[in-house]
Amino acid sequence: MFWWNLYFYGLLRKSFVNAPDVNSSDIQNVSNGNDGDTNTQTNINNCAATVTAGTAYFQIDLGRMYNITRIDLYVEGSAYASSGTYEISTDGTNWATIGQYTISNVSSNENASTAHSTTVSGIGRYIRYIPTALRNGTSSLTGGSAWRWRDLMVYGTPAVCTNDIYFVNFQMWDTPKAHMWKADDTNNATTWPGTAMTQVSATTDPNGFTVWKASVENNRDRVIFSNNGGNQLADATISTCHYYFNGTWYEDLEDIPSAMMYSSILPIGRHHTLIYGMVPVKGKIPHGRVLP
Ligand SMILES: [Ca+2]
Repeated sequence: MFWWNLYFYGLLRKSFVNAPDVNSSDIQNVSNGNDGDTNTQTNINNCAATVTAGTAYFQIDLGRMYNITRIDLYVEGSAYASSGTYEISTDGTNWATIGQYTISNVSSNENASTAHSTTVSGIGRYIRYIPTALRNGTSSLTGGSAWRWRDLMVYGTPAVCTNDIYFVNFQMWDTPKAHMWKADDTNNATTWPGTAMTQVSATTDPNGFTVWKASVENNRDRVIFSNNGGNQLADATISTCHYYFNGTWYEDLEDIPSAMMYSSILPIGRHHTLIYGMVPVKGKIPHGRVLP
């Protein structure tokens, strides 16, 4: 895929700090914390106990699924988190720890150009940086101090897909299956109703519909999605590593139109379920920042 090795500079970011015990006026320049520039920094001043307890966090939305391999933290000056945890999520709700760091020789003048690099491993779209100890302005690790960092640089590659197809289950079928065949080879087909699809755990489209996938074998190039041979969609030409939604293949989940744009064309009839009116509406989610 042509985009695998692109540099993801210049994309919009969506990041925020969650620090409920810190006054909003003490949370400064959040977007500086993931802008790829070690000369700009985020300040969280007058941190309360929850920051050092590990409940506050800085969250980044990377915009799509990535294999994350490394996180480099650049702290600032005399007040920073001397230890912290990194978490990953595919959906922004369910989280898993992928790495931790500790700066062992805490300094009152930490070099802001030094990368504190952590090797991590995980697949997801969202990253959280959770401080677990703060170094205050003198020598100890306490709360009531400042949490500052110059940049949190996340490294990875788009989650690998080679021959999978994805199906956005906007019909909310119980058992999506993919019947696949090769248009110019009548002997090359799955047996109806085709391959059972597996749900991509904790991943949904912008409207909250579940996402399912199946592997394309033997160079098959056509597909019919069905509910285990029951309700079925029209023949479609396969586009691997894309998401099939309502007759169209999308490269990214976030490109799928929101409910307000397609609700009028959802099937309504005795063989279908009327779902208009119960579909959550979400906006298009801006990209985060990933370095190659
Ligand atoms: Ca920065």
